[in-house]
Amino acid sequence: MRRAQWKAASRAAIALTGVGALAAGMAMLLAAPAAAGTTLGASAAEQGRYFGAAVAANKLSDSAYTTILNREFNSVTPENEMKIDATEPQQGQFSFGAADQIVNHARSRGMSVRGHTLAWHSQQPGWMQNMSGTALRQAMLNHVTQVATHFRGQVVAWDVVNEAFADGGTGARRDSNLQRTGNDWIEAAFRAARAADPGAKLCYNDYNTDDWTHAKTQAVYTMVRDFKQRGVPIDCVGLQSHFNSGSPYPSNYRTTLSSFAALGVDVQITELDIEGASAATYRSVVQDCLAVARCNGITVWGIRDSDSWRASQTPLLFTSGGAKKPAYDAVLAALNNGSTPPPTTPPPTTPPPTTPPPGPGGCTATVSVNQWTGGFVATVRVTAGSSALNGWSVTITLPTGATVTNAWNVNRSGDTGTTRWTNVAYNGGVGAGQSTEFGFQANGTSTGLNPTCTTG
Ligand code: 9MR
Repeated sequence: MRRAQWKAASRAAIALTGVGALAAGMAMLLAAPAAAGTTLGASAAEQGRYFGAAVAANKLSDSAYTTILNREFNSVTPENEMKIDATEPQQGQFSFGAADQIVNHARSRGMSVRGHTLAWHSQQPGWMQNMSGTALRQAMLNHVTQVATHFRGQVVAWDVVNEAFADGGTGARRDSNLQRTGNDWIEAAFRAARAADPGAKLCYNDYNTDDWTHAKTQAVYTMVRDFKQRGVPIDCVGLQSHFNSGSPYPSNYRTTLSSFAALGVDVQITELDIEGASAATYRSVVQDCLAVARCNGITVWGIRDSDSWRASQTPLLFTSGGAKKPAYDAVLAALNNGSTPPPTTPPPTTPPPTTPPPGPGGCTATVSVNQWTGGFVATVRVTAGSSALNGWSVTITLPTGATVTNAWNVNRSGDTGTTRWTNVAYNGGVGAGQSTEFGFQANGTSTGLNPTCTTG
C-alpha cells in the first residue's frame, strides 16, 4: 500500500469509528501488511531510497535479531563476511559460505545487498599482509575479479576500495602495502571490478569524509572528479558517517552530499552510527540525504546497540533488547515527511526586467579558512545590509603562490592574485540582514584574505 493510500485508510478508519464501527476500522488497519510509512525500508522506498543495516552471519540464528532485520530493512551489508580475510583466507582459495548465507537471507526476502569490501589495507589475510610490489598488485586484482565474479548479479553496489586516504590535514593517500604498489592501485581495482560485474555500482568508501571543509573530504572529492574526467569507472561515493564526540555530524554535511553528487556519482551513507543516538542528529542525516536526489540510501552499522562495533556508545536505532529508540521514531518520521526545502536562500521570485539599483544597505563578506600544508578551503559568507540583495560580487586578493583549484555555489573570474566572485542563479537574492555562503579550494597559503563585497 502506498503512503497516500495508507493515510486514506487511516482516515477511513477514523471515519468508521465516528459511526460506531471501531472494531471494523481497527481490524482493517491491523490486517494491513507492513505498509509504507510504518517501517524504515518501506518508508525509504516511498522516497525512492533504501534503508539498510550491516548484518553478521552468526546472528542470523537469533530470532530477535532477524525479526527486526526482516521487518525494518530492505538492504543489507555483510559486516565482515565479504572482507579479504574472510573470502580468500589462503591465496587462491576462496571461501564464500558466510557471505552467501547473508546474501541468500537478504535476496530471498527482497532486500538488496551492498558488497563490502574488495580492496582495503585492513583485514587482509596473513599471506596478503606479507606481499608487496607487483605480486601484491596482481593478487589484489585477482581477488577483486574472483569475488566480484562470484557475486555478479547479486550485489547492487560494491565498496570497491575502502579507506585509502590518510586522516589529518594532509589530504594524502594512506600509506599501506597496496598504496606502495603505485598510486594507480585504486583505479586498477575499479577497472577490475567493472570488468567482473558490469551491473554493480562501484563505490569508493571512507570515514571522516563528512565535513566538507576537511582535507580528507576534499582529497576524495578531487580523486572522484579526476576519475570521472578520465573515465575511470566509478558510480558512487560511500560516506561511512560514524559520528561521535571526536568526529561529530557537521553542519555542512548536506553540502558534502550534494557536492559529491554534482560530480555525477551516487552518494550512499554506508555505515551510519551516532554516539548516544541523538534523535535530532539522526533526523538531520535523513533530511540531508532526502534533500539530495542522488543520495540513494542509508545503511546503519548494526541493528541493536549490542550489535554495534562500539556498543558502549549506544549509537544505533534499537536498544539491546530490540526496542525502538527515539532515534528510530525520528528517522521514520523524517522518511515519511519527505524532503525538506534546501536551507539556502530561495531563488529570486519573478525576475525584474532590469536589475534594480543596489539598496542603501550594501553587503559584507567574511571568510573562514581550513588550512593544511600546501592548501586550504575558504568558506565565504555574504551578508546583506539593511536592504535585500539582488546579486552580489566579492573581491578577494590571494597571496602570491595561492591558486584556486575549484569552487562551489559561485561564479569566479581569476584563479590567482585579485579574484572576483559573483552569485550564481540560486543565491543572488539575499534578504535584508540574511546571509549566503560560497566556498573554494586553493593550493598555497591563505594569509591575509580580506574579502570585500559590493551589491549588484
Ligand atoms: O564492524 C566491523 C567489526 O566487526 C570489525 O571487527 C572491524 C574490523 O576492522 O570492522 C568493522 O567494520 C568497519 C568497516 O568494515 C569499515 N569501516 C569502519 C567499520 C567499523 O570499524
